[in-house]
Amino acid sequence: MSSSLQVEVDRFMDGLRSNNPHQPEFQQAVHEVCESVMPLVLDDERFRHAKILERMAEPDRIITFRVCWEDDRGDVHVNRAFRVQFNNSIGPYKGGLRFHPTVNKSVLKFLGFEQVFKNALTGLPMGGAKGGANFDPKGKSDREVMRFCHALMTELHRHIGEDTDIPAGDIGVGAREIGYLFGQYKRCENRFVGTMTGKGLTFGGSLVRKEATGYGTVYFAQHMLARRGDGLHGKNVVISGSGNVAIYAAEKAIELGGKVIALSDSGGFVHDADGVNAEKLAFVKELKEERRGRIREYCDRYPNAKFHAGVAPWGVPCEVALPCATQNELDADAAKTLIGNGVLAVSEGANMPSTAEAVTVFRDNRVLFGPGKAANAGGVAVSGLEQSQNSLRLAWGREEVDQRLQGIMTEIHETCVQHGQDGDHVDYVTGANRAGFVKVAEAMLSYGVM
Ligand code: NDP
Ligand code: 2IT
Repeated sequence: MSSSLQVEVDRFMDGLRSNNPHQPEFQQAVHEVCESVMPLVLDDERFRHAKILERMAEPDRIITFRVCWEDDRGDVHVNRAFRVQFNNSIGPYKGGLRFHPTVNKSVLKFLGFEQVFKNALTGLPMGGAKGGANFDPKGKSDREVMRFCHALMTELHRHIGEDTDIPAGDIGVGAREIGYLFGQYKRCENRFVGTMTGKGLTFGGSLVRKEATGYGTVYFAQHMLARRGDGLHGKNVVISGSGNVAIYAAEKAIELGGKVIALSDSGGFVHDADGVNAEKLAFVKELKEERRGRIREYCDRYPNAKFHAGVAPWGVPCEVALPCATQNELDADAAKTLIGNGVLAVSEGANMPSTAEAVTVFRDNRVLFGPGKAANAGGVAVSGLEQSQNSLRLAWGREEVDQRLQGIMTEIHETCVQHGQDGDHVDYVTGANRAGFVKVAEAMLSYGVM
């Protein structure tokens, strides 16, 4: 980066840090975008005069509220919930809800900020938002989760709407939670409209939404490899996480001929050198989606596999790595290990799973690196398709939704190439950040100063 560019990035980031102290995840997400788009900002007096970047880095509003609920013993609990409505320049606010003890303002602001760019990349009319609570669903009974979801929606419903803000799932929020949340929304509003996505198939959900993020992440990896005349067939694939995104990333990777040799959760990872096949994956689905068990139980069922407690799976040699668990789960040392072991492609199913230093290592070494805001956009894209179906009062077939998902992932990849190409090389980080920025910035300029 030229020194004048670096001066501008530093100046912008100094301001952002002093305005948002103690928010390391948010600062990290903004810094990456700032580096990518500063040349565009310096090149265009309209962006500079309108303070577009400053405006983009400030959420429209953050709603914070108390969620009070009773556990099965009658003890009362108090949690804190948020909805960060980041930017609705190109469509109503859209983004998931996360239930995890680590949820705080910094985490939800980074997620909401990234969502703005991701949603723009899908080509669908969706603004960016994120929400959630510092509630830990682990170890809670179904009825406790139900009471929590109902209590949360009793407040949230007044801030959302089918043309205002449409929440969905994320970590700790899956089919069960969406059912409880949507049920309470419908009751509070006395209206049945598509204000949430990821709904069950009997009440307005879309086919392929459950699979969409993981499938999309693998489609993105496939496109990156295809540009180099390569493919997934015969490649060893290491996946972190074993939740919604990881499971369906594994399913698609296996279907396309990849050999999935590792999966993880917060307790550690399983290494199955024989590969996870369809039958083993069915076991993982039942373990995680039904029984809410731990990934180490895989080794009780398949004793050839080895469990490694308390560590991430990045030391397992592979050609394709799919981080699908959480932010900053892959650091610079892990990136160097992956490269040392011959990794070709990294496609981020999770949001910001690679630390800033790890991203630098991948980019410097010209690894095919698909950043989350491009590679995991398939989930929110099919959420957008769920909204379309709800508005039309129609339900599309599986094939139709998957075809549209594939089309959108192809377009996102193409857009990243257009905006990130430098000679033969494509920097997907630059491509994704610039393409998302230009679309949202142009819309913001149209509205004047606000
Ligand atoms: P799930 O709750 O279904 O699964 C999360 C998985 O990640 C679990 O295996 C969990 O392990 C693991 N995990 C979570 N936090 C940590 C942690 N701090 N350390 C280690 N492992 C952890 O969530 P999703 O699969 O939906 O989400 C995974 C990622 O994908 C998130 O980054 C999310 O933002 C992103 N994403 C999700 C989309 C969606 O449609 N669901 C769309 C786009 C991105 P454990 O059970 O032990 O906690
Ligand atoms: O990070 C994400 O894109 C999601 N959790 C999905 C959001 C959505 O609205 O489907």
